[in-house]
Amino acid sequence: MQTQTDLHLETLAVHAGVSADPHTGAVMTPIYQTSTYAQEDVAVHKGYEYSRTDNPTRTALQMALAALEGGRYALAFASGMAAIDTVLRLIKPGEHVLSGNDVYGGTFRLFDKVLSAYGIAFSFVDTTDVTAVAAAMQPNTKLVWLETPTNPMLRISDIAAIAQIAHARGAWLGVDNTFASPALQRPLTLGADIVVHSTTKYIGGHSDVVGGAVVMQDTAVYERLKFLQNAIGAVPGPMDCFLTLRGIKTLALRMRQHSHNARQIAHFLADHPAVAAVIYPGLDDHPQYELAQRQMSAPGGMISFILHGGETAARQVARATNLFTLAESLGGVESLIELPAPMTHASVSDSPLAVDPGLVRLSVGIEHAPDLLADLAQALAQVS
Ligand code: P1T
Repeated sequence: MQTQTDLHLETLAVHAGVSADPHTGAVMTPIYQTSTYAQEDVAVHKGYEYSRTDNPTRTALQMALAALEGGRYALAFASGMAAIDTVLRLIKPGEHVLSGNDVYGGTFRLFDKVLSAYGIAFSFVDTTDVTAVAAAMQPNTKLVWLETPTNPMLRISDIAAIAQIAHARGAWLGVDNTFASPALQRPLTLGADIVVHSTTKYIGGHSDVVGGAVVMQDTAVYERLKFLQNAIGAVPGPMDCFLTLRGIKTLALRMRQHSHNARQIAHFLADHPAVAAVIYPGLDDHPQYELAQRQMSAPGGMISFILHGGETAARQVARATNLFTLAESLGGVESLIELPAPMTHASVSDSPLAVDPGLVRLSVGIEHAPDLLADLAQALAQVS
């Protein structure tokens, strides 16, 4: 009998958490669209009493997420932000969180504009610089928080090295693995304590559901977060869990195609006369190219770039593409284009984390690469 740890990601994506329904034989996990469960006697039940606490469709999703990340436990949430907020409830007033200085705008907003009002101290450092991370640790640092690759600058941080620094000081390392997905990078296997996802993105994969997840190894951390999940109640509905589970089945295939297409587009942009700079972890001029090669199995589907024409040209290109839809979010099968400064990262505009207003971000989908290249070529021709 194979254990789940023997299985490869392609197999786990299809099978983890899913088994035929014992009552009907249904091969796919049913959508248990129920808020409550009949009890056999007072406080005697089959493991499910109320759907904020537990729901079988959510249980299946949580088992799949744990298996994909190589973790023992996973918890699903109503959004990526709900997942991050619940993790941060591990931190008490008077404690310190050391965060990366390039994170999703909503994450910065939660840290700086919401949680800091409750007595939690935050500092923001460049986590690509391991020495800077070590220097910024404080006696009361309880959590080191980073994204790798970051949103939107696609910087790569050394998870294993930072885990060692955090652990030496008695802190946890939390990694937001949204941009890589467990198909490309598994932070728990590199020493991280907590992995978070916006499952809205690559894990769901079809831009049809908002969700979040936390995956971890430690039983005490799990039990506290499970308590908080129920106490706070930011849980996903059964239909959302079903859609996310359905998306997971093709995660490995999709990530291969996202990376395949993005590589071609990154090279095309790097050679284009209208483009001043391309940021993609799969290009050998990326500052952490070697680390990305070591830490990730492929560079992923996200590309950021700057045009010689700056913000005006960026806005023109974002309006001119046809296959790349002008929209926030990422990680779906369809290609998207956006300007982080006025869109996804508007909430950092008046902070030290502010993004270049001319930066363009692509979420490269799984379409036929030459079609995507032709669309970008015609859009860039308008600013060349
Ligand atoms: O949108 P939500 O599911 O709540 O997830 C928040 C979140 C968390 N972490 C990262 C790295 C993210 O990119 C996001 C959401 N990001 C976008 C909506 C975006 O377009 O960048």
